[in-house]
Amino acid sequence: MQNLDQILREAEASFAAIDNLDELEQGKARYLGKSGALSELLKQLGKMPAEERRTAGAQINQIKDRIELALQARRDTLRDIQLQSQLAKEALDVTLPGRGSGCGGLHPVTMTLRRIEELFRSIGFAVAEGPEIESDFYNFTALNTPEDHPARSMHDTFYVEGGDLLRTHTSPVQVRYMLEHQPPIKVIAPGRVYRVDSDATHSPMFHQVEGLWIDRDVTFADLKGVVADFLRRFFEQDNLKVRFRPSFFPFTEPSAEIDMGCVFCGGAGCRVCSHTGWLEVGGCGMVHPNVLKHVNIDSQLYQGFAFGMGPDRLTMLRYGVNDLRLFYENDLRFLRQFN
Ligand code: 2U9
Repeated sequence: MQNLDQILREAEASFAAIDNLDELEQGKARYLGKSGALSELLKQLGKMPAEERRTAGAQINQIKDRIELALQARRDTLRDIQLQSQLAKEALDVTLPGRGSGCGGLHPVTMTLRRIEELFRSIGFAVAEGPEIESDFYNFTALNTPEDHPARSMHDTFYVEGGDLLRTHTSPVQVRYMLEHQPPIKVIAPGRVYRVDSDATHSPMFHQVEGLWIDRDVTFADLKGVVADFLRRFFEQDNLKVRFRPSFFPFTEPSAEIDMGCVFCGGAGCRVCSHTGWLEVGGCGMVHPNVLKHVNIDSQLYQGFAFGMGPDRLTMLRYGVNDLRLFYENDLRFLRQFN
C-alpha cells in the first residue's frame, strides 16, 4: 500500500511526458488496464485480513480516480494542442483582398462583325442569317455558277454526306431571303464560311459579310457610294481612297474588286500593300439577271447590287494583325490585347 503514492506520481510523470494521444491510451493501460499496476494491487486485496481490506480498497480506488483525472487532464491538453496546430495550418486571412473574377471580352472578329452590322443598320439594311450546311442549289446553282466551275470541286469546297456542303460564301442566305421577301430588298448576311484553304492569310473557316440591295433603280453608282461610305466609316478615315477594278463573278455583271488606300502607309507604299498603296478588301457587282430569275424576281422591273467583304481581313487591317491564324488559336495573350 505504501507504493500507491509512488504509482500515482509515476503515472502523472509518464502522462506528462507523452505528447501524442495514441501513446497516451497505451500509457493508460499500464496503470488502469486489466494487468495494470492497480489491478495487480486489487487482486492482492483478497489475501488481506478483512479489517485492512476495506481501507486498502478505498485507498486504491482513490488513487485510481486521481490517475483517471490526470489522464483526462493530459488528454484535454493534447487535444487542445492538436486543435491549435490544425487551426494554425488551416488559417485563412479573411482580410486579404479578393482575387477578382476578371472580365472576359469579345473576340476581335466578333467586334468587327457587330460594328459592320451597326454601320449597315444605320443606313437601313436588315441583317439575315442562314444555315452553314447548304445544298448545292442555294450555294452554287441559284448563283449562276456553272456545273463545271472550279469552285464546285472537292479541292475548294467541303462536301458532307448526302451531297450537301459547307457554304463557301454567305450568298445562299441572300438567295433564301429573296425567296421570302419582295423587293425592295436591302439586307446584309454576315457569318462563317468554309473553303479548302489554309496558310498565313487563309483559314478553312473564315467570315464573310455580303450585302444586297434590290429595287427598281439601284445603280452601280449607289454600289460605289455605299461601299466607299462603309469603308470610310469603318476605318474612321473621311478621305480614305476607294477604287473599283474590273473583275468577274458568276453571280454579278458587271463585277469589280474593291480596293482601298493602304491604311498603314497612306498610299506611299509599304510591305503590307506590296508597295502598291492599295489593299484589296472585297468584291462586288450588279446582281446577274440569271440570279434574279432563280428567285422569281422580274429583272425587267428590278435590278440591284451585291458586294462581299472579309471581316477577318478587315479586323487584321484595323488592328494591324499580320497572321490570320492568330484569330483561331485562342491564345489569351493575343486576345486580351483587344479588351
Ligand atoms: C447574291 C448575288 C450576288 C456577293 C459578292 C463578292 C463579289 C466577293 C469576296 C469578298 C471577300 C469573297 O470572302 S471573300 O474572299 N466576295 O468578291 N461577293 S459579289 O454577290 C452576291 C451575293 C448574293 C444573291
